[in-house]
Parts: sequence; C-alpha cells; structure tokens
Amino acid sequence: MVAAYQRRQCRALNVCPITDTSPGTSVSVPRETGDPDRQKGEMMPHTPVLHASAHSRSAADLTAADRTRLRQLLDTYITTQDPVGEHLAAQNNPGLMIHDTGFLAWHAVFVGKLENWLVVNGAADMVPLPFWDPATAIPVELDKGNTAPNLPLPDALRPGAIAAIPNYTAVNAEMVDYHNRVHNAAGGQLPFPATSPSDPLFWPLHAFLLNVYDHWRAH
Ligand SMILES: [Cu+2]
Repeated sequence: MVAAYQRRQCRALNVCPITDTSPGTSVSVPRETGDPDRQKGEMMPHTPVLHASAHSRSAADLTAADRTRLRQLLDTYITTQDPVGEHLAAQNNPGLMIHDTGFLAWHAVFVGKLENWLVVNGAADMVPLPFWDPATAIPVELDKGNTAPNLPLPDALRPGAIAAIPNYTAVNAEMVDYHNRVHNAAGGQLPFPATSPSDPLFWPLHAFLLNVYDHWRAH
C-alpha cells in the first residue's frame, strides 16, 4: 500500500503504479534472537537507535534553551531560504524521484544544506542536526501543532538487522515506507508534501532517518 504522503505526490508525477505494484518494500532480514520480549512476535520494545556518528544528539538531550534556539534557527531557515519551494520543485521533477528511489540520496543533500546554513550562521554546534525519534514525545519547543505518532523504527531498520539489508534500493524502500507513515501520523504540516518542510519537526525527523541511513552506510 502506498501511504497517503507518497500518493499525494506520486499522483502528480503519475508514478504511483510503479510503487503500487511493488508493495513488497519489506526486506528479508534475520530477526534478532535471544530477546525474550520478541518471542511472541510482538512489536519490539523501543530501544535507542545506534548512531553512525557518536556526535549526533537527540533534540530531547539538548537544554531547553538550546531547543528554543534550534526552533528559532529552523523558523528563520524556513522563512528566508525557501526550503519548501526547493522541496516542491524537486518533488515535481520526475527525474529526481525524491519520495521514491531517490528518497535517501536527495534528502541527505537537503538536510545537508540546512547544516551548511547553520554552520555559516553561527550555529555550528547544531551540526549534526539534532534528531527526533518518532517513537518518543515531541519536544514542546519543536512542536507546531503536531501529534506524537508513537511509531518506532521498524525491526528491519534496527541495529542488528539493518546491516543485513543488501543495497541502497532495499534500505531506501524500507525507509520510504516508515517515513511516509510518520509524516501521515505526525500532524502539523507533515502530512502534506507540498508544504511539509515548513514544519519545524520535518528537520529533526529527517535527521533521525539520515542517522539510520548513516548507520547502514557504516556497515
Ligand atoms: Cu519527510
């Protein structure tokens, strides 16, 4: 099933049939063993995600003052650098497939541009961009009418399993599916791909996803 977030933009590009006929975004990976909590096939309890970089931080671990400053920086970036327009133009460019096969590769650059802007605007301490884990509460400073989706990272993308994903295409497909579900459930502007980068939470969410991608790349 193509999540609504993806459907809204793939319709514009007339590429929905491709993803609709390839619903098998799940990747066959060995399940972790030895965890008694998982013996009954229930959802794995939330555990912290390993970071490719020891320097990446959860926004929840910043001081409240730093979270407030991060929010101000994100608001300034959104209003002065037009990432919404950039994202929309890229989404409407069928050569980029930014919410399909190009998802991780394109969004890594998109978040990288924000990090570059932070560096040159006196906020290098916010690089790597602090992340928000969709399994956790939304820090109040980053909440703009959002709803906590309580969506933990799928098992296949967790440490111990993600290393078994064989290639970019497979890890990207897993990530797109999870990403779309978070967008649809997190409220604010996140369900709407035409405007989602105007939601401050878009950025720490994508920092989280890119951390997982970095973790896969490190294997
Ligand atoms: Cu997104």
